[in-house]
Amino acid sequence: MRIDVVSIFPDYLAPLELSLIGKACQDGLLDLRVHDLRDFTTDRHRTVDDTPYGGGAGMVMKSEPWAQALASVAAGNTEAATKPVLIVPSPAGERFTQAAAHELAAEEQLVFACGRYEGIDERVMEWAAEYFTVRPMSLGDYVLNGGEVAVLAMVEAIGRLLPGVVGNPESLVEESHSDGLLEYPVYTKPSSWRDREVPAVLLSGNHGKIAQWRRHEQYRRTAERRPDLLAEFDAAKLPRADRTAF
Ligand code: 6GU
Repeated sequence: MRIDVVSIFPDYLAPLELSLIGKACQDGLLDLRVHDLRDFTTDRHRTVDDTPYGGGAGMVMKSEPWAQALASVAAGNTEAATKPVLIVPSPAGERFTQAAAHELAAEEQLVFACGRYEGIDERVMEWAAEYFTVRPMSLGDYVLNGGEVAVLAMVEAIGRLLPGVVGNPESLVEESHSDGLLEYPVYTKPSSWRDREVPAVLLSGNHGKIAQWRRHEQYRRTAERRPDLLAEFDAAKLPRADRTAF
């Protein structure tokens, strides 16, 4: 997969060189390129923002540097068979979920446009629709100063789903949100620590009982912390053997 990120703070994306995603790039599983939006300006001050029409606080990102930058990354990948997806991180976007991460992991090319200030001139997204599938996306209902931190989160969530990136693919199956519930609690040695015991069932060796206990814990935790997820949860979609816990 190829991923291009356009930002006025390319250094913000440096952590993507670390850990699992950095390794995926070294191994050739992921072709990640970060671009400085200011390289696509033509004035002496490398201006990327201006005051908003209609008035109001803050600044708006100018259209032309964005058009130049996006045209450049789209043209840079002549091998692509399908339109790249242009993800515009914004608190006003659709929710980025595990399901969205799976969808995006199946794409050939993703381009992330990191807005700052009050956002990017809306006409950029209209213009870009000719060359990209445009998807404004939000991490959740809170406000970040710019898209960069959101891109770190999204690229990690998507990148770890690419074939070969996570060493043991089974660890992708039993994790929070993979089946619509939160993950069960986990424990490791010692079995007794500061007067706290590991739940006895986990030491029993009874794999059926352990699976059932974990299902119950997933359900209990989801009901307590994320009742909104339980409303969506459908036990009928689980494998037959797992349904008996409900
Ligand atoms: Cl994706 N971007 C920004 N700027 N703020 C956010 C966000 C994204 N998701 C939540 N808040």
